[in-house]
Amino acid sequence: MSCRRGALIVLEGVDRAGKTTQCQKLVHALQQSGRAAEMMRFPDRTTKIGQLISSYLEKKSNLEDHTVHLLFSANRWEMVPLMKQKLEQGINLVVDRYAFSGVAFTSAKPGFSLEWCMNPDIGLPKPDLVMFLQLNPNMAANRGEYGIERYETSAFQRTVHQRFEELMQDSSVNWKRYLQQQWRGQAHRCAFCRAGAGSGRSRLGTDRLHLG
Ligand code: NYM
Repeated sequence: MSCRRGALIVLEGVDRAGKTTQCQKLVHALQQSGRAAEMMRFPDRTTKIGQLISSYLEKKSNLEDHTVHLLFSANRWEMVPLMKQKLEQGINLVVDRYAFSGVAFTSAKPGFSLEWCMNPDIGLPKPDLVMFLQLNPNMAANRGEYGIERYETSAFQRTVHQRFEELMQDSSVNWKRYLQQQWRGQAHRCAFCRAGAGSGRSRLGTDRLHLG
């Protein structure tokens, strides 16, 4: 049986692109317009898996590269029942990073193909919209606290950006790119109609719920 469901909206981009701020604004805008909306983020550092990831990102521990990739994916999978429950309840989910970050960041490391990196996330709920916030990695590097966590170097972020560009070639994903000057205070305004959120047209179904 199908039912009205919320939209799954993902924000992606290199580190310090401003995703968290835009997610918060989007959730606020949706709520102001009378729609149920909640924010989620990946990695979710509150779970046991998330704590392993967090310690790795903070350079407090080392993990083998394939292992940490699979942990990032497992961190998404452990949230799937909750995500589906919320979507089925009609709650619009605004998600700060998703499987696309997983693929872009790991495949920026030597020896990792996009294909290998995508495999563990196949079958995750498919987003209705993926907003890519595009910021020049050099500008990102000037933002506060840049460089503290693992991966925060301009060279690595440039490669991550290239990988995102490759991922955006996939026309089966509803990508929308925002250049920095466009999204300042505006991205959240048009996200809602693009995702078709709350229209009642979106229904839970395998065609809409599977990556890849
Ligand atoms: N990251 C994030 C990955 O390497 N793989 C993933 O699957 C995800 C979701 O974690 N540098 C990286 C991107 C960031 C870092 O993200 C932490 P944030 O949004 O700064 O907490």
